[in-house]
Amino acid sequence: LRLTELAGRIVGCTACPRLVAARRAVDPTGGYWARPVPGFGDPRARIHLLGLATAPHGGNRVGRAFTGNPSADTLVAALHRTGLANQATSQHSDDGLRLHGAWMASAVRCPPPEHRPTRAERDACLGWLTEEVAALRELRVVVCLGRLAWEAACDWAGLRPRPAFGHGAEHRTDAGPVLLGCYHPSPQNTRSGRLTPAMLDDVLLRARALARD
Ligand code: DU
Ligand code: SF4
Repeated sequence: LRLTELAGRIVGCTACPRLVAARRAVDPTGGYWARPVPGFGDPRARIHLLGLATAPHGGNRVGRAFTGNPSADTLVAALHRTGLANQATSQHSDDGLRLHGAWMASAVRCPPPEHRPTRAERDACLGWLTEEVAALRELRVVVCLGRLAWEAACDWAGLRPRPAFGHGAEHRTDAGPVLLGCYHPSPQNTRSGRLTPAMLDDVLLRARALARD
């Protein structure tokens, strides 16, 4: 209930004027969601998959986090292989996807131009991350997808200086959850072999092990 109410407030957010414009500007059809994208998944999640920002033609098009673009399919296929999702694809908002013990969201919930939020935009949206994480009572692990998601999570947790990001990096926070670094499941990383399916599975299985503690 609290997460549903929170999602409604997130969807109505207009705090960043540049991003309010950007979420509509990328829409060639007039049929895009073009509003902030709240998190999605299991309210009893122990594992949070945190991206940097909503994809212009993914979440911003369909209104669900990590849905409707290649990164989403790479991530959700891995969630499925590791027992955290009921299916291997994430294509539209009523495709039947359900997460088991997992939650997905981006630190910045509107699509920034060039996928680069300003510091002010990122800080503004960390307020929503804080509220969502507080409502996810069982949360144990935040898997940070890419360096910028890691930095956002470190700032959310008040870590100064920030610990170094890496694939498989782990950091326990006073705020609660363990931060776990993971290369972003972008086509750039998967096509170049920087991130293989096995590497993604390893991090998710490590997250599952940490979530059991
Ligand atoms: O009404 P509903 O959003 O389909 O959620 C019903 C039930 O399933 C609730 O306890 C949340 C949980 N759930 C889940 O485990 N994983 C999901 O991806 C979405 C909902
Ligand atoms: Fe609101 Fe976040 Fe979108 Fe800024 S990026 S308008 S804080 S939802």
